[in-house]
Amino acid sequence: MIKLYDFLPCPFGQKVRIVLAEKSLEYELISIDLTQGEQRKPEFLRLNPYARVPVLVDEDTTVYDSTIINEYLEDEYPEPAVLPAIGVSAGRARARLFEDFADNSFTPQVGQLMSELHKPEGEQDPARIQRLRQSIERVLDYLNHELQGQQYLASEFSVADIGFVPRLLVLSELQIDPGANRSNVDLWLKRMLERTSIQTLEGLTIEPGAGI
Ligand SMILES: N[C@@H](CCC(=O)N[C@@H](CS)C(=O)NCC(=O)O)C(=O)O
Repeated sequence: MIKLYDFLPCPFGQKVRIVLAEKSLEYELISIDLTQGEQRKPEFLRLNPYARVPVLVDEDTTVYDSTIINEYLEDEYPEPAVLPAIGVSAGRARARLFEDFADNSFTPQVGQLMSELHKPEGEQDPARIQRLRQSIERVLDYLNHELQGQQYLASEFSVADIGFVPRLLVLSELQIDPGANRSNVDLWLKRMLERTSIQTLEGLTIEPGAGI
């Protein structure tokens, strides 16, 4: 059986768990408590020298990094697909570009805002909070533009959409309304919330220790 080493609040592990659920794959979840430093134990470092979750073990294959894990799952368990069809190279590239954009320019910024807001009020940096809020709002505006006339970021529901979901779903707790004045994002988010894989996603939290 597939094993997933994960820490439930980690948005990158959440990406993988959405894909596992979409593909109806059973797996054993092995919790690595990042707050206790379990990612630095020698037995975990043997699975991932970068000391990060998620890590997926499928029989003899060990894969780390959420994007690479999801590519592996798509290769090994192609149905239902989470990338546009093989042969539609432009669509596949667009999906991968959005996933990368989510991982680098959205998820970390939301994580940094969460950490900043969890500091005692006197220790918070208001200018940084404002910069992070603006950066997140800019991404949402961009997504709204890219979703014009489209149900999903790439041609079909894919890793492009999945990449944004974990942090999109905590924004309201940070007083950011993703759908406000962004009707395309609003409808897209509602479409995401209709999926069982997303309704059943565990670990959505803005508590400290939630990873980046
Ligand atoms: N690019 C990696 C990022 C994974 C990552 O940053 N994981 C965080 C938790 S969300 C982690 O394990 N951090 C370990 C640490 O903070 O020591 C991926 O997509 O899987």
